[in-house]
Amino acid sequence: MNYDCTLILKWTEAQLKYTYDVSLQEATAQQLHEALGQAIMMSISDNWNRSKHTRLHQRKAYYISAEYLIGRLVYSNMYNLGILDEMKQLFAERGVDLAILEDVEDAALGNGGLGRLAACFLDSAASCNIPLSGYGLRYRFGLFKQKFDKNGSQMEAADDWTKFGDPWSYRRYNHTVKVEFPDHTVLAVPYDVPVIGYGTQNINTLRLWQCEAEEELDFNAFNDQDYLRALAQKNKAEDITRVLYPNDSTWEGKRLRIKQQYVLSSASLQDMLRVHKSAHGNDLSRFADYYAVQLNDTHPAMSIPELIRLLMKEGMDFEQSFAIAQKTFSYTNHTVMGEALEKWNLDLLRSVVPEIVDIILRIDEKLRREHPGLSIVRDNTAHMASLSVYVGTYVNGVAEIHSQILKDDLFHQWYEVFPERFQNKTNGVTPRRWMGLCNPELTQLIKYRIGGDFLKDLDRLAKLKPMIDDDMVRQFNDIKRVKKEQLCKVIAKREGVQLNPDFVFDVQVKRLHEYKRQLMNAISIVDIYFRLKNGELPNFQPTAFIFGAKSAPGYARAKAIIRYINRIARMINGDPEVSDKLKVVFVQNYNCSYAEHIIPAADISEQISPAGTEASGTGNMKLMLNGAVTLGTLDGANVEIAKEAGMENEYIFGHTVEQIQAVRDGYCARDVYNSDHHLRRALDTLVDGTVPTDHEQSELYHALLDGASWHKADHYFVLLDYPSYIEAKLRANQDYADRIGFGRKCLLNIANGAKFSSDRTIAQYAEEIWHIKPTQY
Ligand code: 26W
Repeated sequence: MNYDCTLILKWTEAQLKYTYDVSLQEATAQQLHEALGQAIMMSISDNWNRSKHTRLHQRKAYYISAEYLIGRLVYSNMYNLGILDEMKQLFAERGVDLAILEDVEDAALGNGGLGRLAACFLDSAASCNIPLSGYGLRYRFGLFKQKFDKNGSQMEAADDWTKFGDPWSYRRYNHTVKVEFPDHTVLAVPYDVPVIGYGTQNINTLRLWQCEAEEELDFNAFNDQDYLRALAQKNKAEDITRVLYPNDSTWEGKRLRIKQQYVLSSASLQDMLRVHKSAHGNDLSRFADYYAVQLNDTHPAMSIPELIRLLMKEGMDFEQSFAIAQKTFSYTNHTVMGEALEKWNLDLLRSVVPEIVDIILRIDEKLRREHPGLSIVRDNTAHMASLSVYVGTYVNGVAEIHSQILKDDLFHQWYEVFPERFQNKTNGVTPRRWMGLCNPELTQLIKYRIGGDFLKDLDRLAKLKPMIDDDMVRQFNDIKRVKKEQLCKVIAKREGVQLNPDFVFDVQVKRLHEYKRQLMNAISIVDIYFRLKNGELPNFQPTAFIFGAKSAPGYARAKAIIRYINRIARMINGDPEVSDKLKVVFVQNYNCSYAEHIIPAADISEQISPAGTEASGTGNMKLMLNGAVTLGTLDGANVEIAKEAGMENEYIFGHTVEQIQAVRDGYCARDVYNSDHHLRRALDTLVDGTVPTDHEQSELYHALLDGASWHKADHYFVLLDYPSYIEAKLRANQDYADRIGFGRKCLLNIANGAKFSSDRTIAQYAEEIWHIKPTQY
């Protein structure tokens, strides 16, 4: 789109000279990143401004999310601008390899799926010319960095992602707003990040709020030489956006978290009201005609009472404010796990945001009056999901099966009263980052075969279907081999483990959680290891099992699972008897950038949660689009993946939701254990000393077989699904021997992957929830 690469290069050189007094060749990775980032920001500024102004008077959508897992922006921004290859070339001609930018931090302002989805949505909306702005928080520290110590235990370190600057945002101090708490008032200062569309001039905005104090320094205290007190207000304000909560899927009622959520909600709504007034005058009665606000789970649900509060402050009555809020908001649910649902104790909530509590109580009263039997506040606790279903236009799940479960179970009562509110929006991923950028070799092959740019119209992938022949499969296999070689280099350098690119690459990458059953994968590997040593698997195709996952720092069982996997890896990798058959590696600090290396190299994608627990999954889609087959349960989006690609092209195993329902009461994990000697031998390594273990692993063992005080044995049905899991896993392994047959399955996954573009998802949100149309650019 006519960006002048030579000019960007010249500006980069100028920035380097004037800010750091270095040449292009002398610049460090961080200096280069900063200078190049600034040069790109300059070159997009006209388009960014034009995009903003075009939208001023239109109906727009807003995504409010506590998390955005955007990853490294330097490559994806150049990619979307269509200048990446030329810039690489220009730098290379001057002796600079742009790969050095892999050393800069990537912004991990999110935990996992929910935050990464938000980032994919922003990319898709910008690329599809959909007027969508993001609101979020600018955490000083993102998701912790992970290392393993010599025992294989996870160690956390702070993620100081702006340590070397942040060229991708502009501080917009003039749009600062005040957010009030009973004991202090803080400033929310916006930082605007451009969201650059692919194949369009359109540039959307992600606005991230950073908390600061009204007074940086208390001069009275300073003059009294009480320096700590002088800085107290500053720290108290900055504490609010100091750190991202690293919990993914277990909810904790923390005071600071309320403050974060309230700042996000209040600042974003104040900002919208300001813009509304400037565009449409002081009459707020038509607010909902111009603003459609999507709540990314309940983390920003305080936006609902906050909008009502702000409208009432402007003189509107409660009923009218309520009606506007109901038209403005819609809510996406991302989990059915009970322990993840946000429920705030009212006394705690009141001590931080008293006016919000008053409004929640009024909403609850209205609900109880109009719909006896439904409620938001129970046992002095506010249920944020209930609030979001009630005061919203639509509520949606993120995969078909998940949306069905919302209607059948989690929100069943609500569904009976408000059936028209319930929708499904199956998740998707941006094909730019997850195909074009991370797998240019595959992208090239597909482009060559089907012509045109499928990255902005993923439906074109279907054209591949009739073209798949042995020749194409061989080309695909060659590319897969290249991606494996590249990954081997990365893993050798970072983890000190040498993998063989001729092995099958079996990958499980996602947050660590019991329900995701990394432990089941580990047990199966130990099982395979013993069988190999006994000569029971003569035709086993050599396999590298690759794990990547962070555990919430306080989640003891998840940490015990990490330690266990690291220890079996050490045992297996150190055993010369299996070294030509089996390798296990748990990579450290799995994040977006690591994913971009691992996913294109995978043959097998492990998506093995018990049916009914994983809302959707999005890693499964990235792996599919890079030509991995799914070894998975009928859970989340796996169901739709298998439907699109054909069951015969995946390895589906395990109990369905209905089957689990039917057996759950009579289920006895120990019976399975007693009846399966392979499983028994593998499981026993948690306690029998074959693998160095400690008390934590024996706790895992007993949780599986005997249960704990708060759960029955094997809460996530590891043993129940194990027999069918190991069968499917070994079958996939055997099928791999037929390289053409297996490669064909992989290609059919790609050819049938169109549904999983977030362009499709975001178009459905725009049409069916927000009722907005793309703007022509
Ligand atoms: C407050 C603690 C907490 C933090 C995060 C509770 C819950 C969450 C998220 C809802 C967890 C999450 O990331 N869910 C994931 O969302 C993805 C995007 O829709 C889905 O693909 C995943 O299946 C789902 O686990």
